[in-house]
Amino acid sequence: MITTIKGDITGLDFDIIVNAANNHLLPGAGVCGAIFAKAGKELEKECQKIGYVKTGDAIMTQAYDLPCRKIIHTPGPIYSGSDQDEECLSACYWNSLCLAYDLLIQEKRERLSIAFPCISTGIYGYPHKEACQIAVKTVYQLMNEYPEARKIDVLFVCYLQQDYELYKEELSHYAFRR
Ligand code: AR6
Repeated sequence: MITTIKGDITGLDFDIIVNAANNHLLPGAGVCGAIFAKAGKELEKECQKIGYVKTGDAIMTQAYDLPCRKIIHTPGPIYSGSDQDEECLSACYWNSLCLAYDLLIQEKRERLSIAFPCISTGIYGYPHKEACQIAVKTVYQLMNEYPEARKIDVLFVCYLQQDYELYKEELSHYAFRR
């Protein structure tokens, strides 16, 4: 299932929540700051050990004091208006889903839940509508190419009403290919 809600991602007891991270995995502000604040100091320690993640790549950590089980950290692109923006933002969703699928296999799970924030649309300045279109397109692309990945339930968590409206509209245009 691929759906959307308006809300705070840090309160979800999902298998995985995704962090709109920075390359150095520092607490920062925005959704990232909220995740680090609620997860506790142990998350900072684990992230310090990892040290650096390239834009568009994704890594997984424990979730510590958060109600979810794991956190996937993926640094989105700082919007520049170049062709690479879309590629990098799409890679964030694609690579996060690949990690989620690895976990599903590793734990021999029937289903697994993952929640995404609207990566790059805050401090990193990505236009909301374009970012939403890339996010939804990428998730459907992966699940159409790899139908096994449909065992992953995806929730787009929108902090802003504006994003929630965009996701509802965008999702209404999509369905899985057979
Ligand atoms: N739950 C869900 N979404 C949220 C929450 C929340 N609790 N808080 C904010 N958002 P941003 P970016 C939304 O700025 O643009 C950080 O300092 C927000 O409305 O958090 O990828 C990092 O460390 C927006 O739609 O992330 C990086 O340095 C979305 O989350 C940098 O900012 C993303 O906004 C990353 O910038």
